[in-house]
Amino acid sequence: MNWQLLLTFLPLVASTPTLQQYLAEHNAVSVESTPQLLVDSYIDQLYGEVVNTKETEQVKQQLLASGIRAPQHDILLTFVDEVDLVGSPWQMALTLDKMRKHHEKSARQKAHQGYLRSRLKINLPSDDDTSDLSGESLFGGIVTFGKFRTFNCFDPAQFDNPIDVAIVGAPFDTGTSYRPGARLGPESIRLNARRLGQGLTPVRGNGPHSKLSRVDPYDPKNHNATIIDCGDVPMTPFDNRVSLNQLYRGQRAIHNHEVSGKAKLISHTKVITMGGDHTITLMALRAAYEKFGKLAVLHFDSHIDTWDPEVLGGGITDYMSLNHGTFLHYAAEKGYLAKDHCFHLGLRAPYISAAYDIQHDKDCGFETITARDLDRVGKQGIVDRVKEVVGDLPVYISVDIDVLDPANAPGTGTMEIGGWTGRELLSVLDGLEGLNVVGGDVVEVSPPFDTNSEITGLAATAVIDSMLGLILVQDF
Ligand SMILES: *[C@@H]1O[C@H](CO)[C@@H](O)[C@H](O)[C@H]1NC(C)=O
Ligand SMILES: [Mn+2]
Repeated sequence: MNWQLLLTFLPLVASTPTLQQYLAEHNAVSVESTPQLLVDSYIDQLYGEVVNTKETEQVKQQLLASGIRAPQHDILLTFVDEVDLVGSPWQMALTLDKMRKHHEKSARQKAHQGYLRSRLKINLPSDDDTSDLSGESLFGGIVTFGKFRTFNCFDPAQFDNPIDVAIVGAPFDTGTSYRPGARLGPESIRLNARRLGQGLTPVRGNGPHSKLSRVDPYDPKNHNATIIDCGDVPMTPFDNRVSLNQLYRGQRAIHNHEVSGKAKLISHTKVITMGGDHTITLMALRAAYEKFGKLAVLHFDSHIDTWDPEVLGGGITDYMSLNHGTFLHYAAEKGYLAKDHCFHLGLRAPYISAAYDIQHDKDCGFETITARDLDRVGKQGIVDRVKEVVGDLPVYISVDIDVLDPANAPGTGTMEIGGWTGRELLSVLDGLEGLNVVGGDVVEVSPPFDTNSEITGLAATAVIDSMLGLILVQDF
């Protein structure tokens, strides 16, 4: 083997177009720069963040100094062992690439051993030190929505304990016509809100000029409002009449709380309710109506829910008349709604008795924006129309999670194809910035039908987060 010959030949080979091409195609670095680049990039790629401390930086420097940087002649020696000098530049290129891979592997092994050595240097706190155990944990701890404070909001002795915004569960699903399970909704929504708070707040608002982009509901210093998770209203599963009355009294109790006075525009407690099937909204509307007057209801749903009990459910007993498809009929009948200032948004489900249902719906005071209107007039078209009609009336937002496409929310009672995506719903909701939102709910989350990644619960969490933003932004 002629060493001198090889040393003169190698740069020649490396500079032929064929070799450069081959190396480029195989995403390799050029021969001259190989050893340095390999060593640096592998350590940084594999352990960049981990080694980026003073101590481990030293270990890294030691590694680099002692052997991990393979000298040029190592490559040549391997080359000498393996290559047939008579071979074409193409064959030599293949061999060089083989060597490169071998070298990368050993560099990786050395780096890993160095990393393992550096890990041994961990300094644990003393056994009685608990200073890092007092903070909240992302996936542990007692679960409230967004880690908001909780107390018994239904206890009259606590009424002077201020609440500006309350979040409360309504675990009820015996008004449902198809798949049940929404009584477990509040639990799922809270679980999916664990990753909110402690500095975590979603990007909100439609663009940089939105005031919503400055709101963080989970930072009290950001908005000065007192937000409380009131837990769930205890609702009996054995008699809907008692159960819904319990919810009404629970909502009333929350509305009886003082406000903190620190959030300028919140002069009455506002309640966001986690259902429960959609029947629960009637009680939330009743309690909100008593405090704020007639409500412009923005009803996000694939179904109209203004069905005349003659058409849906009513019959042998009056008891059957009130259910999750008729509650808006009763809300209209009771006078809770600001007639002709209410909207369905995202509608697409079949009517039961089409001509009659549509006329009856108008009589109840609703205008309809269908799911596909989003394609026709866009988010802005929808938002503009709603704002034009609603003006500064008190607005109550009720979101049936089945407004979303089943792909986005399969964990619900009555799925309908062709719904909005999560992003579209949030864009429309955030587009309502500036309206006088006095309350809201998200309903029909049925965890037993959700996927095991809980996307429906997560979607409902995002809706509540958005409602919090809409309520708080009024003060900005
Ligand atoms: C919160 O209170 C502080 C101190 O009074 C005030 O400067 C700030 O404007 C308030 N923030 C809002 C959103 O009302
Ligand atoms: Mn509904």
